[in-house]
Amino acid sequence: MTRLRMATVLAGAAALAVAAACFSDHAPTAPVVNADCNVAPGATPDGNAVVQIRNFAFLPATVQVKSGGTVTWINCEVAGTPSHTTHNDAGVWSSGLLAPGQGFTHTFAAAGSFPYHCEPHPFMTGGVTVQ
Ligand SMILES: [Cu+2]
Repeated sequence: MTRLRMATVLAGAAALAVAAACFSDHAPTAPVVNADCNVAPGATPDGNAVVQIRNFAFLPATVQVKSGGTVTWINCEVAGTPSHTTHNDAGVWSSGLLAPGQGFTHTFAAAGSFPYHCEPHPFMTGGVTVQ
């Protein structure tokens, strides 16, 4: 599921890169690394959430999802920025290093409060609340 999601995300980024090439007048100043970086981060109507990683911070820092919902973290830093991780403080999940453009999805089966941080940059912290 995570692997499938990542493949979808990467395919979307590739499609976007092609689209951007066709409309170079509107090209962003920084290269778009992932299509999910173009949408507003946060909770989605279906009870899931998207967290973007930008400028060495999680945006938004806290999200709320339904029990059984997912949170997808996307590294939206520009190419060349050091990789980040999303790592639960209690070890419930750990993404491994995410280069710019890469994402990671975790499914939250039960209610609770889940603080997390970036392993290479411990000052980067966030939280997921599951209802
Ligand atoms: Cu980091």
